[in-house]
Amino acid sequence: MKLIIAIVQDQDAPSLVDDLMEKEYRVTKLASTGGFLKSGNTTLLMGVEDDSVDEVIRIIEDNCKTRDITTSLLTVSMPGDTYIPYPLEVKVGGATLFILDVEKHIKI
Ligand code: 2BA
Repeated sequence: MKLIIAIVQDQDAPSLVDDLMEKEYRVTKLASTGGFLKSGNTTLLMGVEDDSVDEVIRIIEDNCKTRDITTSLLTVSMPGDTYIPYPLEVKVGGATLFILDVEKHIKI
């Protein structure tokens, strides 16, 4: 068994979870926050059999899009303690996946 941890954009999460549930995969959805943009994203935990990993990745690919986001996170400091927001274009990926071996899976 594998544990797939998928960090996806909030906009893509509802349709992704629907498609996973339709194929009878078990999913836990967590509200998370990206360290760089400091804005919300969604982390999904999925315990899946080894031979289902490729199908789950395909479902994620079908639902998750890369987007260009303009953020004014960076600031330029000016004299007199003034900061001017500095626009920065960032490409946020469709999904960031971590796939781990599961040593034990117990349900109580
Ligand atoms: P954030 O940390 O908010 O990052 C959003 C996007 O900002 C990233 O998209 C990347 O394009 C850019 N970015 C991140 N750190 C940067 C930096 N130091 N300098 C310049 N640009 C930077 P993605 O790479 O697609 O990541 C989307 C979200 O996935 C991240 O949100 C984070 O929550 C998560 N993530 C990505 N890689 C990760 C990793 N290795 N470990 C844990 N979480 C990760």
